[in-house]
Amino acid sequence: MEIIGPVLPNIPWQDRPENSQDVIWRHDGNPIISWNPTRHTARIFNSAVVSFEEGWMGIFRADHRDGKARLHLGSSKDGLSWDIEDTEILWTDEKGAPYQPFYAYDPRVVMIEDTYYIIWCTDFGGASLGLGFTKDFRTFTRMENPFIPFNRNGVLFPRKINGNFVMLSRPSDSGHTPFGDIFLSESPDLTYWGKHRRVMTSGGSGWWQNTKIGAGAVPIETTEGWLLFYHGVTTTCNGLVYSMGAAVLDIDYPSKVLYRTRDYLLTPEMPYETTGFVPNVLFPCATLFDPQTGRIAIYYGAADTYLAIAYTQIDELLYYIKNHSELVPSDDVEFR
Ligand code: BMA
Repeated sequence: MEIIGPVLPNIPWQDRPENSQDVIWRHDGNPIISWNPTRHTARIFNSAVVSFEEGWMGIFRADHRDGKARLHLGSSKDGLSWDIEDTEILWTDEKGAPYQPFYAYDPRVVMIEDTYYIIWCTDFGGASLGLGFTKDFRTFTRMENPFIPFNRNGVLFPRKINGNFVMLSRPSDSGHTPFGDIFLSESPDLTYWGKHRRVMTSGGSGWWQNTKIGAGAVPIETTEGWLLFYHGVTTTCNGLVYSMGAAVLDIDYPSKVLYRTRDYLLTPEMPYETTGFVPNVLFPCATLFDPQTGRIAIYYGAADTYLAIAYTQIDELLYYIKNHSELVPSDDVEFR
């Protein structure tokens, strides 16, 4: 059970605490980003990181003191301590004209060939997906919005599959969306999208994911299939609760779910997860991983206020997922 990808020996890492048997464990210095992290930013949380040159780059969801979400750039030498810009990323369209989103949140970043693609939730007559790219983290080019509203949680696979780019997304409503399944779409050029499939649905006997689910981090290619960390949501008397689970998707036909955790892998327990601007939210958006050691660092937003990290080992995690898997019956249906 191995990860396929470039070796990254310096990802953030801590061994599992001695008294823990958990398959995923939290960084003991969490949260790594706390309230008011820059002069104009009140909270940084659901954010994405990638390897870049000798260190790490991040695209951060930064909610300003006016309450509106923007994307900020940050860099780090160790993946833990981040130097985050105080102004939002400025976008131009493909002809060079300014093309700024009214708001932008929950970014995901993936490197495909020599380009970093960024997907976020943007305003398009309501919540929908924005898409853009950078090659150097200095200039940012915004492309056409891939889908019509309403949609959130867009995640691109890190390579083409059967000749096409592949994107997971979660069709929504314009508000806080009391439903939601993960869908997949293909494109030859990142402009024209089709061959839509329904991948995974909410529900089943895992009640933590019975309201809605959404893709979290960019899928990790492994010898067993694509490893996807996702969020699952349940509705309580006190509002929505966001937890994290994982699934393994078929390597050549990723709309096919091979395994899926019945129980959550992480749920809000720590004070920085249960208390904040929106309590009880644990929202994974990115991973860093090293194929040589099998180490994975998962970055997640906590309580819409903090950025936090958790760790796992690929072989133990895949063993756990396979042995604690329960597909939701509709996962097996070929929806077209
Ligand atoms: C979702 C998104 C996330 C947020 C979550 C909980 O709809 O807006 O950014 O973390 O709600 O508030």
